[in-house]
Amino acid sequence: MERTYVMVKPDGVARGLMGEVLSRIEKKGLKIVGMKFAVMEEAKAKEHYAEHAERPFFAGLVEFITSAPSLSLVVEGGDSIKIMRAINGATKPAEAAPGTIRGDFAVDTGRNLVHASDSPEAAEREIKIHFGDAALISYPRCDDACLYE
Ligand code: YYY
Ligand code: MG
Repeated sequence: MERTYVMVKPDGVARGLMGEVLSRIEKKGLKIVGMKFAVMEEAKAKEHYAEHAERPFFAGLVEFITSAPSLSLVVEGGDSIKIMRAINGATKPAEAAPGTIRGDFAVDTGRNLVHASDSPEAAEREIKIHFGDAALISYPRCDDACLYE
């Protein structure tokens, strides 16, 4: 089964939206197989957002991501990478459709609440950065048999 890295960023934690995000993931039928609540280390934040290192918002983004606790998740399921991007919605909340997390709860691009890996390569890289060799625990869900053909 495909796995992806998802984060409830510090704004999502501060606004009490961890449960909302977890609930949407669970109700969709995706499986949460890893979870870590922590203040992200600066080195990890820089590695995570390395593709944006030359962008003007990079310093502020790293400062924000490391400023307060965030919730890191590994989410498992068929097409979980694309599905999590769809659940989160477009990067800019003004372009995020209603019904998505960013469309429903965010206003500013720099406070768009959630992250999800954008490709299989990114998912593998990001899971390694944030979970290293920590055990990811897959388990049966009682609706597994109804979710997949
Ligand atoms: O993958 P995603 O989070 O949807 O967007 P990216 O283009 O990878 O940017 C990462 C992150 O950087 C974005 O979620 C908010 C922030 N950001 C910003 O603050 N200002 C921008 N103009 C673009 C991105
Ligand atoms: Mg991205």
